[in-house]
Amino acid sequence: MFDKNKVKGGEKEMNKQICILSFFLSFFLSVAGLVGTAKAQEVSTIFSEKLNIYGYGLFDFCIASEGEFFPGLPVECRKGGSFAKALFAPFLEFNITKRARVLTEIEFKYAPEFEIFGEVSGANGGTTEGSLETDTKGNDSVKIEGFGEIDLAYAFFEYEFTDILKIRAGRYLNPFGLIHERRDAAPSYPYLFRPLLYEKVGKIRIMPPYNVGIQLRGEIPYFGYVVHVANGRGSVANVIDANPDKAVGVHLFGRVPSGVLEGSLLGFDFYTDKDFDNVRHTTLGGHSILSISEIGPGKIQLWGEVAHYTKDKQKALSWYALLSYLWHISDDWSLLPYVMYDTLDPDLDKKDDTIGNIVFGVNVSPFSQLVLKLEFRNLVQGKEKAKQIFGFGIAYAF
Ligand SMILES: [Ca+2]
Ligand SMILES: [Ca+2]
Repeated sequence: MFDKNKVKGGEKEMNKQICILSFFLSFFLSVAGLVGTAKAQEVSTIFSEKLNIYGYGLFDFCIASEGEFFPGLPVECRKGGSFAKALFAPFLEFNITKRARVLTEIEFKYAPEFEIFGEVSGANGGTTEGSLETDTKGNDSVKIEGFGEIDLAYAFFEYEFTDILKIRAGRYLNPFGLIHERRDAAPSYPYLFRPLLYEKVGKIRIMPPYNVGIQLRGEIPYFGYVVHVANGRGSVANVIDANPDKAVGVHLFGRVPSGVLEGSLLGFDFYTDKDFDNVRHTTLGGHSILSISEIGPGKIQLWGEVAHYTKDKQKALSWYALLSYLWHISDDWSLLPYVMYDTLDPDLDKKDDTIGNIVFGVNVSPFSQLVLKLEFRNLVQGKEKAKQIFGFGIAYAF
């Protein structure tokens, strides 16, 4: 039968249990809340004081009047055009102390996948040689045909004794010229496609992008330098040195730190190493910027870089000159039209092999972290018919 008392007793019992449960629940919740808050504080402390995350990305479209695989240009530049360069490069900077830090940069390019060693056949069963993957990463030949890659561009430890003496050890971008070491790369230089002296053109790679080694470096307002000893080319991703020779490099510059000529600089580069086949590669370089502000509403810049490269008996010469005008339309918006001549003679002893580009471009920037780039070039190689190439890019920093 139905027992009211029992039910009442049951209700009381339940109420009591609910009370106890609620108490424990609220107790646990508040403890969890406290722990959670403490953890959140810890995480935010680490993020704000020790760990910085920043980076950049680039997306582009490129179309050519005819042909494909142009010297120094990315694979997307072709007849019919292609969207490409879904490059995303986050940096993680961990400041261990005021003087010590670790910096890593991870670059994701195209459709990232872990690299495949060995051959992969291309579309229609053909080979992909010389087409999809052209960066040997320090090897003497392309062994990797995977489309897309993940690169660890930077992974180094740095200790600062003073402004003029830092020690850096690990994997780094070779200190060379005007743009190699720029951490926010694509948004920070005017051109959409980098000049020939920074790219692998045919069998010529004037400067390998990466190295693994040790640097001494320093910077004061008027002067900066880097000297380094590293593995050099001739090894997979430069992390295993296949020969006993070590690469040696010097990067020096003097600059104007303030005034109308602020940002003007003049520098010198030297780099030498040996490859897998024990062949020496030596590059002598010069780089300069003449920057004049207060010219109307903006400033004029003249960029110039030159590299003389020797591989065994072959001598090559590459240089470019770029004239730009940076016009600040408002506090946020800016326009930067430019004109550039970019050239490479891959063999100074041979005729009719010179590559020349006349480039007209404009950067449109709605705010400093975003740059829209438009570029048109007329490319002439030897006695071949000129090709016209148009590129459009979105570069962003975060
Ligand atoms: Ca070596
Ligand atoms: Ca020549």
